[in-house]
Amino acid sequence: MPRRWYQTTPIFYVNDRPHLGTAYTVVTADALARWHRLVGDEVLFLTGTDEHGLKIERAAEERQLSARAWADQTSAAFQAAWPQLSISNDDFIRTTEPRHYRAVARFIQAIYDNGHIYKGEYSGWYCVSCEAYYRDEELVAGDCPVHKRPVEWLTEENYFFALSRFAERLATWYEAHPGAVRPETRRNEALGLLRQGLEDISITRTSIRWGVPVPFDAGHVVYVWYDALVNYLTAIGYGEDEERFAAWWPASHHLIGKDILRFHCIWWPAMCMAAGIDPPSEVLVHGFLLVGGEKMSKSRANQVDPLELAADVGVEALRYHLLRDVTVGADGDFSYEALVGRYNADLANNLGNLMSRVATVVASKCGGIGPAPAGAGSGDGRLEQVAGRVVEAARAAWEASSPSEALEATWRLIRETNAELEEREPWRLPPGPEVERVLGDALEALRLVAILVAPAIPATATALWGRLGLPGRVDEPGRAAVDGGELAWGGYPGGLPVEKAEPLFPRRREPTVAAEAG
Ligand code: ME8
Repeated sequence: MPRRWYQTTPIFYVNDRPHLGTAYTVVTADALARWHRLVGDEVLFLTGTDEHGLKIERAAEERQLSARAWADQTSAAFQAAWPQLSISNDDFIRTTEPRHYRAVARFIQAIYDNGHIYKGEYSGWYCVSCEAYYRDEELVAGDCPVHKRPVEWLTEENYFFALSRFAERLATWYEAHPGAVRPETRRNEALGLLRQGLEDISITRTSIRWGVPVPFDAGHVVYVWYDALVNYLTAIGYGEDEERFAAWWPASHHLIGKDILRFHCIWWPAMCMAAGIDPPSEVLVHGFLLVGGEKMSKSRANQVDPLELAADVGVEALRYHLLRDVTVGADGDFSYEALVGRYNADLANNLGNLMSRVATVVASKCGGIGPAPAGAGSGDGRLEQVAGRVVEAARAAWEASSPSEALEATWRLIRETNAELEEREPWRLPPGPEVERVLGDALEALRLVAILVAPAIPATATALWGRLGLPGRVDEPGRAAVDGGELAWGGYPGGLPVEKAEPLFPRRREPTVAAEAG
């Protein structure tokens, strides 16, 4: 039985357009989804847009548009953006779709029927940007702690979810599931929130109309966060297609930013328990991408447009930089100089040069036909040994959802292969068995590299595969499977035409787009 891997991203608010911060989340989720396809897992990769709530209603009003028209426009911008960053999502969910309205109504009704929703009155400081209430002590100089903008005092009669009842069950559940929130630092943060104690949360609104109607009280709409989280269930047929739902839940791997940890690590598992389903398998929490030390966001007007950046440096370079230079879990600082530095060092110099060099020598010494590697265990074995260690480390890192480590490991093989060529200097040797052995090993290393980089830089992997003359798709499902996969040394068959072509990554000199520092 193949493993099932249900990869999700947060669904993005449509008050904003895709920016580099949101692109970072989606690219990371995409790389993880691609890795899992590559090892032969059955993958479902979901992203989408979160379209209800006061923030959207107001953004639409400012533009004299209906909330629906505004949501349509902005959701379309997200749907158009992701293919341009080679995102391989299988589904795109909008919370305004009928399938989602049906799922939310069923889900909330189940919780109501189980006795975990009651009616009451709520007052508090509300941040419209977060769509969340804050307690006095959480405010920073009277402002929202995330957006550093004024909050509003709101009072509403509404329904409450009895979150406080779930504190103990959540604690027990987290104890039994150490991998449920990763990395460890974020797990500790979630446990810290739990220790601070849980308050019941208000989950319906009468003050706004732009939301999913509450099935048991027509005057109310569901609070946007309570509706949004359910998207993860909607997409797999919750309440409608039991077989599909049972296949994918709880095989869910939610990738989120650290700003929405409370919702995903406290509210969401409790909501699932209240509705009588399992909590999600894993929440993987990443940090922020900062510009000049500040979170990138519309409210701060320090956004970098990922599509402009991709048009400038190339999608592959952008994806590589985001995945290689930001460690999942920690914050990362975006700078154009660092991106170009990484491009030149890793893509142009190391990987691009290796491919060009090998193709050039295969052309001049072997008539353009790649020789086979020395064969598992039969060569002098140096590159073979390096490759063995690298494959193991990269596999472990991908399995641990750590693209930066996986790429770091992969580049060790690239550097060692370059070093080997420099030492042996096949271009100085006469055609013959020695040249063939050196080139065969280099081609084999490149074959492994092509597979290992496929989740991160899919177009580059495809280009390498093609230049090596290898048949089929580099990202064939199962190509990196533990059993029967092709990550063992010696898979390059030899006798294939090796293509000598333009450099994969021409060196870049001048930065031409500067990140606007907030
Ligand atoms: O919170 N660095 O949507 P949202 C890294 N609709 N990631 C960033 C980022 C940055 N500077 N800025 C945004 C919502 N993100 C809700 C989610 S889910 C059921 C509902 C990413 O549009 C990060 O993943 O504000 C963050 O969690 C997400 O965008 C929030 O996007």
